[in-house]
Amino acid sequence: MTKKLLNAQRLVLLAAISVSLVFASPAQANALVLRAEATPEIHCVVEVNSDQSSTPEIAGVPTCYPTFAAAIYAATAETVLLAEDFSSKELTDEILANAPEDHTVIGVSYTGSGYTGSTLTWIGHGNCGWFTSYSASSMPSGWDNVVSSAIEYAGCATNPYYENTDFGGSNIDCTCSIMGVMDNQASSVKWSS
Ligand SMILES: [Ca+2]
Repeated sequence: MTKKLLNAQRLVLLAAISVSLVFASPAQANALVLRAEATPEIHCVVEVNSDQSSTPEIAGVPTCYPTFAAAIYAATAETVLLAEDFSSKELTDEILANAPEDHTVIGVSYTGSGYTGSTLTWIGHGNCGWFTSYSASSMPSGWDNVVSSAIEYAGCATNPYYENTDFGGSNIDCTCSIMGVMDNQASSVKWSS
C-alpha cells in the first residue's frame, strides 16, 4: 500500500469521525436551533425594602430565570409552585397567599404590552398599607426604559411608573396593559395602598 493511499484512508477516517461528531445527537442539534429561534425571554426577581425600613429601596441585583414559574418559585421562597407553562397574567394574590410575608410579590413589570415578554417580579416584605409602602428610585440593572405593562399585587393599589429616576417626569399609575407615552420610559417606581 502506498503512502499516498494511507493518507487518503486517514482523511476518509477523519471525515467519518467529524461527521459522526456533528450528527452525534440530532436532538441536541434541534434544541440548539430552537433555542436560537425562540424569543429570548427572561424572568427576573428583585427585592425592595419598604420605605419604612432602615434601608429602603432595591436590595441587590435581579436574579433571572428561564420561566415565569421558576421566577415565582424563587420569589416566594419556594412556596408557590406554578405549572411550567403558567401564563403570568393569570397570577393572583390568592395564588400567592402561602408565600411568607418577607417574600410578598408587590408587582410584576413586563417588557411587552398586554402583560407579555420578559418579566421583573418585585418582592417586598408585606402588603402595602398604612405603614408599608415601597419605592425604587431607579430601575434594577437591565430594566431601565423597557417596561411596557405592569400588574400590582399585595394591596399596592397605587403603583406609578415614572419617566425619570427619582420619580421625575411623566408617570402612569398601573396595573396597566399599555403605557402610552410612558411605553419603554419607566426609570423609577412606587407602590402604596
Ligand atoms: Ca426613563
